[in-house]
Amino acid sequence: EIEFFFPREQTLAVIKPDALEEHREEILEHIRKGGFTISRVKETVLSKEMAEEFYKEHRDKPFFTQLVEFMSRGPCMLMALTKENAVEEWRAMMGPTDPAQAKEVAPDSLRARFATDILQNCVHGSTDRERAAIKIHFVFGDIRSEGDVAGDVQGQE
Ligand code: RTP
Ligand code: MG
Repeated sequence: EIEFFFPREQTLAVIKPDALEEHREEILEHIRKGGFTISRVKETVLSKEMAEEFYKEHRDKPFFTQLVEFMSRGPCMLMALTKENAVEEWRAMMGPTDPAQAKEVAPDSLRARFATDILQNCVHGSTDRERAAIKIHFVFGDIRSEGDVAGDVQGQE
């Protein structure tokens, strides 16, 4: 009944390798205090292939090789977070991509507090509900690649 009045939404969150080493407990505490439920969790070292698939929308960007290198260099924690308005709220908690900007506009955000630089910026979050669903399926679903799921989603339209 409560879900009728407060519909719950899911997003995919990642604690990136730089932050998992140094700030795991602080970030998890932030997530809990923010009222998110950690519905699913997986700690793993992404292969280069998985990191490439995960960030494939950025494959033509100049930072893509470095990004894949960074994301596969050590363990990540991947989580499905559940809360009303989870996608937007998790992005707000993360702060802007560049920690220098985060420190100015969102000093309490995770990136302002824990990110090293614009590349090693401690956390990831989905940008919309559809991509969140695809990424959650990619990480936790029993499928071969995100492309398979994206194909299914498009095929239903
Ligand atoms: P994310 O996807 O990880 O949640 O980050 P975001 O939406 O805030 O930023 P996005 O543009 O999607 O970039 C993805 C990740 O690529 C790295 N990056 N490096 N060197 C650079 O200029 C640069 N720009 C982006 C960051 O790790 C960023 O989070
Ligand atoms: Mg992004």
